[in-house]
Amino acid sequence: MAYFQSVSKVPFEGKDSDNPLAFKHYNRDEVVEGKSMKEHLRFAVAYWHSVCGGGADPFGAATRIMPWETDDPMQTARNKVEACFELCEKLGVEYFCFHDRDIAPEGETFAESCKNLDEIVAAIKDRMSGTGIKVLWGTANAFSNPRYMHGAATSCNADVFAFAGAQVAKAMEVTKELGGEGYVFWGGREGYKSLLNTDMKRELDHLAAFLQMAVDYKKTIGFDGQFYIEPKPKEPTKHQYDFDAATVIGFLKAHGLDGDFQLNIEANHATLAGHDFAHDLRVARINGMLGSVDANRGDLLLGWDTDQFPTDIYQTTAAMLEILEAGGFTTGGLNFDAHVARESVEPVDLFHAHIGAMDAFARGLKIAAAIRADDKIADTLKQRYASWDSGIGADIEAGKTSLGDLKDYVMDKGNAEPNASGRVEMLENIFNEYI
Ligand code: XLS
Ligand code: CA
Ligand code: CA
Repeated sequence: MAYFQSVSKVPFEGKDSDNPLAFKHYNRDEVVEGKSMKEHLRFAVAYWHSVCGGGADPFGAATRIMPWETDDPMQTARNKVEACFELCEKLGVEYFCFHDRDIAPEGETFAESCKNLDEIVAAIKDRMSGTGIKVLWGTANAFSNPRYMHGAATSCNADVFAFAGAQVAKAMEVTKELGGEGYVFWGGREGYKSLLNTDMKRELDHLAAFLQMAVDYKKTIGFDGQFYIEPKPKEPTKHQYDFDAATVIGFLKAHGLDGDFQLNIEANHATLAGHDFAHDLRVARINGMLGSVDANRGDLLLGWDTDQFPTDIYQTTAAMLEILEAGGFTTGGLNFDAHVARESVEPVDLFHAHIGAMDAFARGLKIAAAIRADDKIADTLKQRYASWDSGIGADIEAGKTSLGDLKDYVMDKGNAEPNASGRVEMLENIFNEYI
């Protein structure tokens, strides 16, 4: 059964093509900095948005009834597998990401949920073979069910913590079964609504204990995928403990967990935290923890997680500069954690959305590589810090100086005058010339 009958395999036709169902920039085998675009970008389809979401928002019901939906949740789950693979195959996307509850409906009991999951996992495994389509990462949805209203690993209720643990154990097993290259922890409701009802210290200790148990269980079952934490500052709770990259890294280090996790940076979460997307990528990169990316965008005029498909070439370029500088992805990739607009109600809209986003990242990759090949920006940066390359700067960096030495140095010199320009506008103009 084909659900996207009006679409065939999306071809690369180059920038002069006016075919809306063709790539203009994403030429999968084109080599950039010694690697094909496909290897650099490692695109993934997000199961939850692409084959589950129906456009519901806090003000209204779903607007799109997709052709794979039926009245029987298990039949719909089987159909979604077909829809996801057809979408990936026609787009030439080799990865997908999923939550346990995206692929199979939750049952009345934990045992029934596991049974549902096992049936669909077998179907996915079957469908995977021979296609080259793989799992970038799996995760557990420990936030939608009402039991998680107070959080999961940070719930005030120990049984709920235990349920979340059971659910993560199973989701990890299933991710392993599907050969997943990673596993994500996003703290869905790990945060609070009111400090008045919150024992923050206890909740954070529980969160660390939970993550430690996950690390241990990973070894127990022999899962060798990469663990990621995905920061987000707020929504659904008013404060999420995994606020941003810097907060998460500090938390992991404080609990001796930093060797076991990398970060999955989402564009829209970085901007919700008041940062540029590139800022959180930079923080992750300089700490050696830039693992994977949820590629989407927010809306500057809306203060919530709109999860739109990325189309802004400035943003994709700035992101690819960080990703290239980090040495590229190993287990991670660019997961389109994005949904089409509520008014985009036809299956073909999923193709327009993904094609535009893939082209936007292909352009970002090529532009970033051009910026890196030409030393204009790098030279200005190097020049800006030149005072650290010799003399007192080099001595400070080498750890050879005390505050007393600095006092003697400045006493002798008389003053310090940072009178060189930061050249912000010139650098912005140079960046623009590449776009
Ligand atoms: C929600 C998050 C979520 C994670 C996976 O805001 O982006 O979708 O990526 O649980
Ligand atoms: Ca995400
Ligand atoms: Ca999001």
